Amino acid sequence: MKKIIALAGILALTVSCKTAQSSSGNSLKDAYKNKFYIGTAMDLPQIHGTDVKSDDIIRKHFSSVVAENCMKSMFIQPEEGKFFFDDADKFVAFGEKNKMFIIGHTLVWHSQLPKWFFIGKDGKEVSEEVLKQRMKSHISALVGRYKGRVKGYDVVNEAIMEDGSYRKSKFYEILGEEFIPLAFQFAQEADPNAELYYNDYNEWYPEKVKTVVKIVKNLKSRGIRIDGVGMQTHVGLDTPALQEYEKAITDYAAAGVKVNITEMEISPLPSPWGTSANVADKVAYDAKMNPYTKGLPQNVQTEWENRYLDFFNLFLKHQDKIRRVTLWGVTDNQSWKNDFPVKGRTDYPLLFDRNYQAKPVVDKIIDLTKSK
Ligand code: 9MR
Repeated sequence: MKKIIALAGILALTVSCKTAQSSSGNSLKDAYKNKFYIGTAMDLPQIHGTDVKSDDIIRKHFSSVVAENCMKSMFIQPEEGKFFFDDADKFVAFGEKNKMFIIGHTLVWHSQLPKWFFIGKDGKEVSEEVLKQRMKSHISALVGRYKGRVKGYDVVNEAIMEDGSYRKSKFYEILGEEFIPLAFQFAQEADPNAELYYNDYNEWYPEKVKTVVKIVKNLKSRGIRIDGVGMQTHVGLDTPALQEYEKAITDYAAAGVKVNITEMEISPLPSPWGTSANVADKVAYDAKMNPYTKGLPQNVQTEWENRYLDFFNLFLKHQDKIRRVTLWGVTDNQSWKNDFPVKGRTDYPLLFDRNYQAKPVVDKIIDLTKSK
């Protein structure tokens, strides 16, 4: 009986390891070990270990993890002073157990924010002082709890618009541009050794690049640490143009920070407007916008693969400037893109398919490192 159980165990282990493998058996994280971290976002099923097959893939292929949702303010501090760290604790424990570079996402963001944040005890909008205090206590509680364990934070997320102006969020309305330096300062105080990043989407739009560079220089000139810019890379087959994207990488590096490629996935589906990742920008379902429910045609598949390879070639070209490349999820079926910008589509943006198999592009991405 014992033998049968042991055999079944070995068999289960073999099957589960096979699932995680690329066809060559090589792993992304080993191939990119001397280049930059290769990361993925983890959501609750992976954090709680209920999505075992994804966890196998994460352990095999990724050297860095970021919390897709569980560290956002609405989950961490749903009511003022009432913190919920259970999911974040498990996320950090997973990263530590597997010796990964752990990223916290995100400290100050206008979205997924609890309602109480801007409302005072009198029911009116809070004053500058109260908002500063709330930002400080939120950041200190979260960053302080994982001091020395979470290695980097997206301190401020999505504060700049494509035309280079500041998003008119409540943070901005109440505190003006100063809310950004304040957030970095509070994070630095809570963990002086954690890397601190500014993170945004469409961060290759020239006017947006200029403002972000200005923010970086401003922080540095005031002695407030900023270590990197996170370029969310929610992209499609045609946009952005690679030259424009590359220019952003070199501009950020020239401003004296590392570049993190964050939230990467390439959607082969038609997009109504390009590459916005603003969750408020949704459009109604239309079958014409969901053309590949039964799988990708070969020509689209090839185009999609080549696009991934173009991006990774670029990352390798600029490996001295890049700290990390993080995919926004593991398998296609868990990707937020199935519901964005159109709800209920079948999308194919990630490196692992709906059967938890590495797509052929994984080996090709691995092979790129042989010549660079
Ligand atoms: O992938 C996240 C999805 O599960 C959430 O429903 C969504 C809610 O806003 O946030 C997604 O992640 C976002 C990230 O935190 C910031 N950049 C844009 C991402 C996609 O919306």
